[in-house]
Amino acid sequence: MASEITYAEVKIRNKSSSLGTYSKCPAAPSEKRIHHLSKLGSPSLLFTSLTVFLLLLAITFLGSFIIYFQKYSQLLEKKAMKDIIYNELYCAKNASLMEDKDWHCCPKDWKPFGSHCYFISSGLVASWNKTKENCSHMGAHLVVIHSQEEQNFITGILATGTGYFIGLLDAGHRQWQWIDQTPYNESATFWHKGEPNQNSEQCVIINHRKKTGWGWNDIPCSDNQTAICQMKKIHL
Ligand code: MMA
Ligand code: CA
Repeated sequence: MASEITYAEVKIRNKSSSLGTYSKCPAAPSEKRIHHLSKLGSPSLLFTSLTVFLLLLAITFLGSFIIYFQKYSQLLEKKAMKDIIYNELYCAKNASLMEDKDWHCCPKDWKPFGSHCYFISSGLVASWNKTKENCSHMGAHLVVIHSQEEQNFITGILATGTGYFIGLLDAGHRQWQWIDQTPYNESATFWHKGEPNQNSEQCVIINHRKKTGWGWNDIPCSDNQTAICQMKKIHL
């Protein structure tokens, strides 16, 4: 009788579950539930990681896009400014250099030399600061001279009776500094004999002296002088 009942019970279990004996049956659903939970846990972790990864990717992408956009709009702004100021450009191509595909241009009334354009702002006789501002409004800066060739070219386009401010300044204690932050090289300086001679004279002009020719002289920055502006050639 007892074995009959046991048999009947096993039969019932078999109906509800495909698993064998009664003793194993209660464990089965709980095992299944745990398995189910762990299955739920790992996809959610994967999903979170993927979301974080995509979010970081999006932030990186957005960040680089903003930086790129800012740089590009700055470039466009600079180019637009030059387009407005200089509606007539004079361009040359270096025929001897096959790899050089660019046109090198200087605005009308500016003189080309090497990689730069030079402008004598004879319309304005003013303090060093004012002439500096004037060059800056044209997308240029007061001239910076780094070689004998450049000094010779510049003096070749100047008038002997005039003084011209250059982009050299005493930053204090006779520390000479170029306006474009390039190094001041003592061996490529063209001071007149006996110059610079006064601590109170913190700005520099190029002028011509009858006996010794062209050279630099330190003068007060508030003196009114003509100036020479310089800019990099425009590449098209
Ligand atoms: C002299 C000479 C210069 C000085 C100017 C100031 C004419 O040159 O002493 O060194 O800078 O005077 O005007
Ligand atoms: Ca002087």
